[in-house]
Amino acid sequence: MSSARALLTIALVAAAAVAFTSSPAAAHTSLRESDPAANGTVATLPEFVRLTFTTQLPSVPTIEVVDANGVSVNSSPVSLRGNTALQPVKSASAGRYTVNWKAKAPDGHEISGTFAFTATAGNIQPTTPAPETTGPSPTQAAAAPTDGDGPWWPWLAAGLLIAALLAVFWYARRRRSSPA
Ligand SMILES: [Cu+2]
Repeated sequence: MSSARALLTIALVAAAAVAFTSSPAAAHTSLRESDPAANGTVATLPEFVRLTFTTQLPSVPTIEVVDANGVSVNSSPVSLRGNTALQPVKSASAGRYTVNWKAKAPDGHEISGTFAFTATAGNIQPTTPAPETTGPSPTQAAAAPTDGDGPWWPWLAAGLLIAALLAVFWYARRRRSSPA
């Protein structure tokens, strides 16, 4: 009996295992960058706080921007496009703003973080009252979540199938060739 065959089988099983574990299944994600940047300084508060993640998100994240007094300056629900989330904000105040965010990765993990930035000047706004600040930020889904986790299931199915076939083959050979 050929130990070369056995080695080949082992190699195939190993290859299948590698293909299985390194397939693009279930990506974790993290915050890649933001605008304004963490600990950055801007002239005035922009219309949006933008968070860019390392992968697409399976659902709309939660982003709350608060001013130096801890009052939310979110002005409407967050919107998500691919891996970029935009949180509209509005405030006339200069000063330090804190961004609290929470998101779900394609692999199902919940991730969250906090960072701050500073607006050196206030926005000149006639008489617009501050946006209502009740409760934590909106959970109404603004946009339909883009499907970021589609293409990994076929990999999983194919990997399991190959592994199963190789396992059957392997045990059958083993029983036949070494009945000890
Ligand atoms: Cu993860």
